[in-house]
Amino acid sequence: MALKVVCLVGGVGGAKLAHGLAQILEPGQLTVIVNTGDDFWHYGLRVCTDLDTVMYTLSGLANPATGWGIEGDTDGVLQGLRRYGEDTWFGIHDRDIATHLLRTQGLREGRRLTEVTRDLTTRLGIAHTILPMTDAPVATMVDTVEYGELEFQEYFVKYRWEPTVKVLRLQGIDAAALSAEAAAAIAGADVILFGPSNPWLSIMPILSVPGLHDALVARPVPRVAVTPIIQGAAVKGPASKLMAELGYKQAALSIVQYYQRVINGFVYDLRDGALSSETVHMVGMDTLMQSDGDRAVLARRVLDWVISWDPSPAGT
Ligand code: FO1
Repeated sequence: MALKVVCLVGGVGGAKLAHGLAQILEPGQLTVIVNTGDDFWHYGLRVCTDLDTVMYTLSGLANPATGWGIEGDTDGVLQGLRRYGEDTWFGIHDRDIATHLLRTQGLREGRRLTEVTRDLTTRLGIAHTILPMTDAPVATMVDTVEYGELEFQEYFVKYRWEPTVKVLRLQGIDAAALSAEAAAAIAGADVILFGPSNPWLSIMPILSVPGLHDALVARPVPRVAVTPIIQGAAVKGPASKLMAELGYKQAALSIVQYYQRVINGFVYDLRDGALSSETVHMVGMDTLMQSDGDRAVLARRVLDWVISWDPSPAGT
């Protein structure tokens, strides 16, 4: 029986693990559930950065230098906006805008984000399923010392995640619902993975969708997170800085603690030395993915590991 894998991701790191899984699994085996808290309206277009990063990564379109956007894309529209004196702090490029045009058109026609995403990924030839965490609009708001509350992309891109974070708020999350597609994927999962994404910015919004966390914990299967930090530092992005600002020790074990019962396994990086836990299965691997091959190797190793142990948590 072919293993069914669900992988929760957000951002560039999570997309890399999803790509590794997509390389080694058959169509129908992999469902990627993606954070939509980073999404926003930009010049009237609905921009879904994490969905697009996963979509471009799985279709081989992604800009390898940044991990987001499309390789070789051009900045004609940005130049046009600058001619009008606009502050083009968000680097939205021409071919990427085609995605936002089609998505915005679909949403305006009353189609759900899940359906619009399925249409876009199918047209890009992606054989695996990519789902938004919910069809409802949710916005991660970042309350900062320096500027007060910011929309996510203002915090992350405009201010380059330099502001000091006081608290995160998910606008619209109470009205959000778990989609039938996401609920079915979780209910049928043999393995649930949490990509090496920022737990607070990328995974917490997914776990906050009403019903999603409980649907995960109800599954008596391996629920394994891959560390986004190595030797206390984030591979990319604000994870480590944010941990300090939110009062966590900048170490992989803080992430095990943060995920608590939603995981029963954790993959840390060998560079951290040997880590252990009383509550979850632990394993050290080389989690740094610097090539497409690395992504497939890590995905293969993680799946081989989780298949090797009984899903009940260690020591209980
Ligand atoms: N990240 C940046 O640091 N600078 C940008 O100008 C930028 C533009 C951008 C455009 C489309 C897109 O899908 C992503 C983009 N990102 C940019 C990345 C994005 O802000 C983050 O990847 C996620 O929101 C959080 O991981």
